[in-house]
Amino acid sequence: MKMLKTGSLLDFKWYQSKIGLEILFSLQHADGSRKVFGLLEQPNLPQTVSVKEVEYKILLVGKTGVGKTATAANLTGHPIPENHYETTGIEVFRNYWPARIRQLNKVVLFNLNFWESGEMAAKKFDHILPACKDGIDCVMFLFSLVDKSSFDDLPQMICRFTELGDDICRIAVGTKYPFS
Ligand SMILES: Nc1nc2c(ncn2[C@@H]2O[C@H](COP(=O)(O)OP(=O)(O)OP(=O)(O)O)[C@@H](O)[C@H]2O)c(=O)[nH]1
Ligand SMILES: [Mg+2]
Repeated sequence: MKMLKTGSLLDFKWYQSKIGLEILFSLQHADGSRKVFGLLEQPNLPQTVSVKEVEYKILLVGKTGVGKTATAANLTGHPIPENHYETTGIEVFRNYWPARIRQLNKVVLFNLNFWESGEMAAKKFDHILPACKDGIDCVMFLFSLVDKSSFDDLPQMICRFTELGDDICRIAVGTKYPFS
């Protein structure tokens, strides 16, 4: 596998360009906070540029209470829950993010769908796990930095959600850093 140099894929300066700012503004409220889009909603982008939308499904997995809902909410502009409540069924958080791909000289709009489900619901209802696993592009394996057992669970989670040789991107994320 060939590793790309940091910064060689995306043009980080594009966000300061006129069109970059226009697209970013269309995804934000006046106070700079991120607009939240439901499953049937679409951002109203400026008509002056053609933007290709690219959709990805990202599944968050990890022990109950590790911070799947909090992480997905944090990445998509939703309020972060202060208390733990187990996700009942499946929750999907969506985030649109534009970027200019250097090699292709193209602006793309990433449509990132973060999926997560509660453990009890997945045990109780047979359709939850297959629905979560269907067509995933990326799995985020969450572990808590204050709970070693959540880290020890990772090998079993990795075997459960990915297979050797598949093209699913895997990301490990540590939550609950004591000072966060
Ligand atoms: N300080 C801190 N608290 C966090 C962090 N992530 C999650 N929490 C808190 O941990 C608790 C549980 O988080 P949830 O996001 O509900 O956990 P979950 O993994 O979705 O749990 P289930 O739905 O039961 O599987 C909440 O009170 C969050 O506010 C973090 O990175 N730092
Ligand atoms: Mg949850």
